[in-house]
Amino acid sequence: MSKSFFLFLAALIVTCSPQEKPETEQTLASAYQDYFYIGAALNTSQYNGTDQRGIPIVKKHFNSITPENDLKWDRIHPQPNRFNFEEADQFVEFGEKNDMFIVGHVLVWHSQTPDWVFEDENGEELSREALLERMENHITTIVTRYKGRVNGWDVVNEALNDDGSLRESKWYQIIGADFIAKAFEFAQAADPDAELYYNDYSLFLPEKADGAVRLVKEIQEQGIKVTGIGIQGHYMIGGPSGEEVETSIKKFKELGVVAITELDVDVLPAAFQFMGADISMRADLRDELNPYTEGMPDSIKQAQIDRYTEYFEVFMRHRDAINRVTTWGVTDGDSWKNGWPVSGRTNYALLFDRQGNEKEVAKVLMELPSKK
Ligand code: 9MR
Repeated sequence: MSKSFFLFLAALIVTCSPQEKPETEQTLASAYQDYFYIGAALNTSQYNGTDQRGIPIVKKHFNSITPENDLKWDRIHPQPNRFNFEEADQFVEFGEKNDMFIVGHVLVWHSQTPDWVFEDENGEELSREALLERMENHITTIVTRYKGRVNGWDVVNEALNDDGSLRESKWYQIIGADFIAKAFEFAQAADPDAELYYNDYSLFLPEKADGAVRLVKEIQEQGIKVTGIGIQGHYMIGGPSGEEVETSIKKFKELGVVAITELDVDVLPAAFQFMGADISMRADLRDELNPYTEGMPDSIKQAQIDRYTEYFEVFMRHRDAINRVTTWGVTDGDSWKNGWPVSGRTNYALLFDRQGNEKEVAKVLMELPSKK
């Protein structure tokens, strides 16, 4: 047999053999694409290109992003006449390049806001009018810069106490209760098309949920846009239950869109009897609070899978109102839960492990929609 005839035969065999069609790879975003966005909070190293472990995970599994810190007042507006847009610009460009739903976090918050915001040049407390002007300038500058590019804003964060009353923040003390409505008004004026959220933690507490409903309803009744409520979702394997979370979602649906904005499931022993996400609360490191430094025991892995599954089943039941489920970080190593409320712990709150592998819980969640 001549060599060329042999090559011809070999080519014929290859061409005629049935081609295996590669199955499209399942990702979190693709598993839920018909229902809601799957988002992640990113840190600077994920959009400035340095986190080579995290970036491929973000691009593969997520179709919405939130900046974990770079849009907070102390980062983006550190001094009265100085804005620092460098990281925020990189964040927005990363989202655009990867065709993602981009969330801006956060315009008005009692935390991570420098003291000068509330003071004049002599260190005296500002008047209501002066603080409102400062707030308007901050919101207008930032929202206008990213108009039509940032798709949704956390306009006001954590303005409620756990009993549903308004938190005595500087914003509240100086401006009064309408600082919240004003923030939404300024954001709406700067980008009328952006989604605008009120965002808070521990909203599974019935009194707090009722407080959020009262708050948002009152603003909407004034003709000011509030797209809906952002449920942060900093949860633990010990709870809240899916049922508790579901009860609050049902209340919030009446007002518009519901977004799950900062989901994580802490697996470590609780440092306090009751825990939300108040970052001023801290506890000292003790060995019994940090039991899994060498890895998660199987029983804890399973408890976390069960909790996440329970929550996602609830989210799927209310997919008509929920537009996004965002986890607060990408890998377990990135999570704020390693540092709060006790610093130096090894927690496993997210869906990807410290090496960047999909955890079993991620696989279970990817399978969940097709089981419905
Ligand atoms: O995860 C964030 C952490 O890196 C910051 O140090 C902290 C203070 O700015 O904020 C954390 O994110 C919080 C979010 O902005 C609002 N809800 C609670 C989150 C966890 O504390």
